[in-house]
Amino acid sequence: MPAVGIIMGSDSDLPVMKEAAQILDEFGVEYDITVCSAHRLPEETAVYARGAAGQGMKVIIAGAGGAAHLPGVIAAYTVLPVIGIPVKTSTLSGVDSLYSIVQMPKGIPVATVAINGAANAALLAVEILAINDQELRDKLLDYRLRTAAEVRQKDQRLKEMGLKKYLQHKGEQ
Ligand code: RP5
Repeated sequence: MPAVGIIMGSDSDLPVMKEAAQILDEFGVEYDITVCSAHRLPEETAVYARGAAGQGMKVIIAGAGGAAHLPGVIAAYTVLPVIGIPVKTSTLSGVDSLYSIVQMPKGIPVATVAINGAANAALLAVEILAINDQELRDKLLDYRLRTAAEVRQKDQRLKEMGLKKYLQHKGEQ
């Protein structure tokens, strides 16, 4: 049974939204992944959101670009926590998506991450699930330790190689 629902307005959002799926895979969290537009398929969007809790979902990650109403519409139909991902657009660089998602009027919250912040959306979803799951909490702590170790490694390499060589090496990667 999927604990997380990942939903997006278009398959053109997939290059961003796949990062959320990759993080959930890393944590061994089951998810459902769906393309369903709030304006092109309003009825199906409502059915999805109304049925999400009944399907065992605990949190929904919704990504959209432009006049990005999908996360807000989903949140209107369910009391599950909804995390919105503003997808970067070519016309307004995703500021349109960000404002559309973050500026939810009082009463229907959508937790908004950064533009294209799909990885953080998934991490937040895992944190929500971890409230009642010690194993997931341990995995989150381990993830934090690994990211800290990566920064230390980079700092050490920078000191060993010197700035010029380090930048050259980075450019070659
Ligand atoms: C939104 O419109 C989608 O979330 C997507 O980011 C944007 C463009 O959709 P397409 O025209 O690529 O299908 O609904």
